Amino acid sequence: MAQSWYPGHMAKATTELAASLKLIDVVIEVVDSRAPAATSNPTLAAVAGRVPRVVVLNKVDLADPKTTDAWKSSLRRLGCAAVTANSQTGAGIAAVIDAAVESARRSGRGGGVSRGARRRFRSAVVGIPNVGKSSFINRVSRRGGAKVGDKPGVTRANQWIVASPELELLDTPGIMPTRVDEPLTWTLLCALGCVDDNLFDAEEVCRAVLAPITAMGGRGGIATRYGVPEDVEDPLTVIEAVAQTRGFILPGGTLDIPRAADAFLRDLRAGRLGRISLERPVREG
Ligand SMILES: Nc1nc2c(ncn2[C@@H]2O[C@H](COP(=O)(O)OP(=O)(O)OP(=O)(O)O)[C@@H](O)[C@H]2O)c(=O)[nH]1
Ligand SMILES: [Mg+2]
Repeated sequence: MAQSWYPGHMAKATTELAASLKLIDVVIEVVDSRAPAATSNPTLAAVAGRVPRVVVLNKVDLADPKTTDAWKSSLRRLGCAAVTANSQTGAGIAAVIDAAVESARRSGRGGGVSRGARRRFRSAVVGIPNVGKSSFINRVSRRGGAKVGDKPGVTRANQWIVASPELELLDTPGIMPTRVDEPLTWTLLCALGCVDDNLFDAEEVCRAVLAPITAMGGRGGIATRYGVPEDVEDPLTVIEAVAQTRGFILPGGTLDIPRAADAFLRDLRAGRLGRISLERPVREG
């Protein structure tokens, strides 16, 4: 399986991010609550340097609530502001904005840009593909409405959304391609839709992702939807059950395994297999 992609893009994105970070007081990193480590950007901390960072555990509606609580505590113990959100409904968005203002203020950054009598901190959303960056920005923009452009004719590229009386948000997210060192991370990224579908084999990813699902106690939804007992270990048996349940049968009666694997990944991503977390925080101590 390929384990990294877009090296050129990655270098470019990192340079661009470093440039836009100069404009901002706090970084909002969106990750997928189901795999907060795998879907975070490994280079961000280095690039962001001393700019404070708020981690948005997004798609919280799709993750196992207890595991998400563990992630929240773990990140907070590490000194990172962590807030859960559902960018489809808007739940948690206000708390993210509060946390961003708080982090910017605590870092002692001078108070952002002057807007008439007011000063507002500036923030930008970053994250790897498909974690919900655009949905998050849309939500913020629907709450606040107003957009403020940079001085016309000077830097028209940057549009800022008024997130609160104290915070502005850059209206375009920084997309961070991710670097992948470990096969498990690659599997989780493919399973969660953060990698272009052309770059991996769905059946391979299905087979590989069953282990973390099982380890996390997430087999219940698979049992219900496809009628596969939770203790069935062979991944192929599970994929065959998907094909059978969905009627993916080729002429001649063989099961259409590739199609079943695609369907399985779509079900997993959309939460149709229940609230499943795919990794838990490393235990300290
Ligand atoms: N269930 C659920 N789905 C979400 C949430 N946030 C985003 N989504 C869905 O996740 C998918 C990706 O969301 P986007 O906002 O397009 O993600 P993005 O990070 O902008 O993706 P790229 O632009 O491809 O990098 C879409 O289908 C969204 O509707 C959430 O909190 N919960
Ligand atoms: Mg987007």
